[in-house]
Amino acid sequence: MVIKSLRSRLILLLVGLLALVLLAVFVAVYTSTTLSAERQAARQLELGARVFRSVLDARARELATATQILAADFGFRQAVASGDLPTIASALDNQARRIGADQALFFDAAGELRIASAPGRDGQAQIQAVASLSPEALIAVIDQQPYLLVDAVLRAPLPVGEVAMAFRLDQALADELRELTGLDIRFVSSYDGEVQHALSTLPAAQQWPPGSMRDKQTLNLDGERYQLVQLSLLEQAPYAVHVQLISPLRDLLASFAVLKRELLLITLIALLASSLLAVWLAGSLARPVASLADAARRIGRGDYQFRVWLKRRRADELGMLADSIDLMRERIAEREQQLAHNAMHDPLTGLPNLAMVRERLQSAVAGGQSGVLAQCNLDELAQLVNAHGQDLVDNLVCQSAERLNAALPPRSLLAWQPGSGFVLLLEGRALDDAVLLVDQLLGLLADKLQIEQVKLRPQWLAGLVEWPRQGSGVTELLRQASMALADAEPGDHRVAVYQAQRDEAYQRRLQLARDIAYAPRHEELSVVYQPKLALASGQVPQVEALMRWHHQRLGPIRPDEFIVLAEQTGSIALLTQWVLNAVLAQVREWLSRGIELQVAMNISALDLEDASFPEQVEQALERHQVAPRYLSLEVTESALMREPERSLASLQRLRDSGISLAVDDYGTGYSSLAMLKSLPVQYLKIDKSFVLQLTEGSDDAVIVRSTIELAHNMGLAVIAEGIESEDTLHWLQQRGCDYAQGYFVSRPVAAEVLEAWLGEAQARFAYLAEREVGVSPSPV
Ligand code: G
Ligand code: G
Ligand code: MN
Repeated sequence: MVIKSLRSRLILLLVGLLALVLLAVFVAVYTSTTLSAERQAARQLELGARVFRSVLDARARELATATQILAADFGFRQAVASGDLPTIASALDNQARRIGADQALFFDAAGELRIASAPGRDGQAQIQAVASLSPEALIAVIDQQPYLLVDAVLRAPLPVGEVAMAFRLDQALADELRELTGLDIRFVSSYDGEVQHALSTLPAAQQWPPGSMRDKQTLNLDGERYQLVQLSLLEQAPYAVHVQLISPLRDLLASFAVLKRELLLITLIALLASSLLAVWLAGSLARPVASLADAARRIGRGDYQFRVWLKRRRADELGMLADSIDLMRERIAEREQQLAHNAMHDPLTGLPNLAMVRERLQSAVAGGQSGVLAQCNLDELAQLVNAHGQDLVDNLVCQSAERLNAALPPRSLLAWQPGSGFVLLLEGRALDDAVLLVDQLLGLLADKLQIEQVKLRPQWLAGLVEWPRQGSGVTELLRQASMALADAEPGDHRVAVYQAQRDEAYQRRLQLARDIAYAPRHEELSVVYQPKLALASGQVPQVEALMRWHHQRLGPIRPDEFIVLAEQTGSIALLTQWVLNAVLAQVREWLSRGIELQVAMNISALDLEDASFPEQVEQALERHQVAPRYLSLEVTESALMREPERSLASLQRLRDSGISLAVDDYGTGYSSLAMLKSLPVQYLKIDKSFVLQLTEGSDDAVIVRSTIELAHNMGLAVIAEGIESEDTLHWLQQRGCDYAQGYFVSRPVAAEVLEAWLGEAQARFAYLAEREVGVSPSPV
């Protein structure tokens, strides 16, 4: 098992260490007490052995004296001398009883045992072994039993016999010795190593097994420990008599047992106490660590709203760590707050940014709130920046932000978004109300300002959109507001409200602007032709080529709509090239079939401003093998006026190469005929707005008539377009107009239709040549 927790590990380590130390102490004390008990026992035994020896010696001396007294007795000696065995036996008996001997023996002069006071089963006593114990005493084995033996020689005066008194090494002796030595005594007589007879003061020792006994040893028997010394009293193989002095260790150990119990108790208490201490210590280390780890986890989760501290203040490393972590938490919180602020605020003004508006709007919409989003920006911002520099404008914005902020109504959010200007979110406000409010606010901003010596009267405009009625996403609403803003104008209309129809038109414009570049590739373009009728002859020498775009999804798109977009998006050159090629291919085809028509093509101001355009036209003519006189180019009056010098160069070059040129839509611009005089053009097309409602006596009639006259004076042929009736046709013919173009003559039609029409037109307009004409047409 792997212990993961620091606390458990510390506890385990400390407690383990303590247990080890205490165990060592316990073992040391325990073994030393046991050793000391054993040593004490050994000393006791040594002492006991000496005491035993001297007691036995004293006893032997005492017995020897008694035996000598018997041997000195005259009567006894006489009885021995006379060989009176019964008397000897009775005297022996008496004497033995008197001195408490267990056996009295009589040996004759030849050393033969004649009388034994306590004979064995065979009526005699068998002396099996004898050994000297001391000068006065012997140890003998008689009838397998050990005896202490003292003898005395009987002299009369020559030795006539010998008496011996034998004292059994018996229980009484053992008890007595035990009294004196304080040790247990065991007498053992053995034959050939086998115990024959044993007695002991220690009941347990009686049954001790036989075996070789060393002189000193420790015995473990029946759970008891004994220490003993063995003294050899007789050693006469196969007989041996030993005495063992035994000291049971139990008593000695018992005196230590209390000590040991106390030691064990003390050890246990120490272990318990130290374990508690270890637990506390480990806790006091591990708990702060755990609580700091917990704090770090909380910080990791982004929770900074608490103080990192330890339950107990501490001045150590952990306390320092806690302080550091708390400092870290504070700093991270600060920084995160700063980041959050930055994410939601604009650095220039310090106002909230779009992200904040988006959030507020989302929650307002989710909460079923309605309101108005306004976008306010400086009129002619680009010019302001150009004139005074970005810094000044930034300064102006900041001052305006302050003014607005001070005047904000409740439940509104003012934001600044670079590029979009001020964005104002007005919650719970109706549109009318919002228009008034925003107008007031713009009024505040319109006051004169002085910034760095520059006096300004900034014009702020606003576009408003209502949510959620008109939209609910910030991006959508901002787009709508900025469309409304585009409609706003300084003055009474500085606050404009978004209108959905405009949005649709805007979307359509956006799509067309995007798709126009692909129209040639997608083969969505085509050319139609509208004839121009020569009023003097009734012939059709020229047609106008008009481009058509059939958008695959939106259907037919009129040039009025897409030409402007193509000009804005830079696709116009592409379209012009396409038309040029289509027209020239058609002219080539007509010429090959004998149809001679001059085709007038419309070009844009941008085409004229492109210096390489004349060359491109020339190359196209060459490519299609069409003579320049079959091509005419129509340029609107306003296009000519845009970059007169550059246009003039191109016009001159085109004219020089033999291409006809016409001023289109004449009358819609501000050019004067005098100005046109300097241009190398041959045709003047009077705009259809003057022709459509042409009636005698009207302003249009005056303009058209004088224009025809003046144009003729300058050598220009006049084309009137927008002729929708025969009257108009005739009126124009009467006034000397050279060419007529209009629905009355023919609508713009496809090439094949035009061919068919040409045949009919011949007959239809032949009469014109016969008519009386007021003013003679000028030659072209
Ligand atoms: O036919 P109609 O509605 O087609 O023409 C509208 C306007 O589009 C006219 O003023 C005409 O000058 C312009 N226009 C038509 N075709 C072209 C073209 O191929 N190039 C340019 N630049 N203008 C064209
Ligand atoms: O300006 P420009 O010459 O490019 O004008 C050609 C435009 O005039 C084309 O859009 C053509 O459809 C339109 N147009 C030609 N004849 C008439 C007419 O009789 N009435 C009206 N309303 N438009 C005409
Ligand atoms: Mn035209």
